[in-house]
Amino acid sequence: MKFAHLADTHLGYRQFGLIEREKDFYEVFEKVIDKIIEENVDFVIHSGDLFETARPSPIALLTFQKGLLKLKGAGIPMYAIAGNHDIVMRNDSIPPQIIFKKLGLKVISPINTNYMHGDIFIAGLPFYPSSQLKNLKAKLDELSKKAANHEKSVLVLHQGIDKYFGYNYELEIGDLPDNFNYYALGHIHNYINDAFGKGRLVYPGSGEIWKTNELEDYAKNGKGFVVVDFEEPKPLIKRVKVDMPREFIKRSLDYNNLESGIAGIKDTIKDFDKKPILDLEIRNVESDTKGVYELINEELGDLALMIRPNFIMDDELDVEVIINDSQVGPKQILKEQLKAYDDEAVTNLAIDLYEYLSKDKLDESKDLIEQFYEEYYHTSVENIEEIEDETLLEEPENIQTKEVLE
Ligand SMILES: [Mn+2]
Repeated sequence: MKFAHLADTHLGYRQFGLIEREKDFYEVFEKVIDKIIEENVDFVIHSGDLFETARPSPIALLTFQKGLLKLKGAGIPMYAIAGNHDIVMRNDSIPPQIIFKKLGLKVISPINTNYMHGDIFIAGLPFYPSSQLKNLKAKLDELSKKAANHEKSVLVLHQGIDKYFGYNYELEIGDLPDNFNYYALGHIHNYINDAFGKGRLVYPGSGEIWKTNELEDYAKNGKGFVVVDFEEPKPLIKRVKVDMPREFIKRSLDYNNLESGIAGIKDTIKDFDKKPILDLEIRNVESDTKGVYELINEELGDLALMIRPNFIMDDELDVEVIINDSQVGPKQILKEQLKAYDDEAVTNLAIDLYEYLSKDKLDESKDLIEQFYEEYYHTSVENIEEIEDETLLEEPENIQTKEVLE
């Protein structure tokens, strides 16, 4: 038994507002599907962020449908969970993956947490935000107990884990149950393949370069998916790389040698099939950033899809180092400030609220607060209303007030 594991395909993402980049993500997804079929696997697992948003465009939906039907034609079913991008954190909402159930997509959800594929037990959950940590841990505990009855088991999750993800994580590595054979994870866009539990823990990485901070890992590990040989309880991992449709060129130029630097880049990219994205850092700029920008544009503009210049003044080098430090950010500052409350649940609530409110997700924020109060104070808004109603009935003189209120 063999399966393919992929994640974070982010279909529909229009990077830098460019339609060309949206198409690149579709192109890569199509290539991945073809390669999966070539690999002759028995099934596929997608670990979330299939789509960029919870309301994907028709083109994004159709691209996935085409891939899913192609796999179906080859007799390969797909199991999928929703990630933080394709989920709306509301009680009554459903992820877009649900649309494809009739086409055979096996959606792993809090209601359908597990499946059997032959002798393989496949269990998982969609993305849970930090404020839902207690629920997530309880659910993981349930799944772990079920997995104990099987020799071969897979746990599918879309979460950040402290060991691999700096500070912005939901789970600590010790929170993961240790009796699964394969951990099919999503969320971290870099490739990670680690020993854990009874086998391996893998983040296959994102399908395309979603953010430029993935470039370092891309240079080292490429982008793609993994094929897991699960003949034995100890799974064997094979990384399958997929060529990106377009190059990202990252270069550092010195203002004092600008012309030769530009000529070097021109020479590198002049024969590219697709115009690359240029990430340029120009050091030692004295003051004439406009002039430098115009020169770069004049020389390279026609050869590049986009040029992203970053000017670094002579005395700015030290500042840059601090800004690039991933430990410093609004969430980290929030966390520091909330230490005074000494309550992890409150801190997590604040971080999730910051995340939603900075994206104008007002309904989700409201739901989040209601959920928090329900769990934290073991009461709900409805319960409070009921109690009030009873009081009103007990005291006849208040009935009139109630009628007025209604
Ligand atoms: Mn993602």
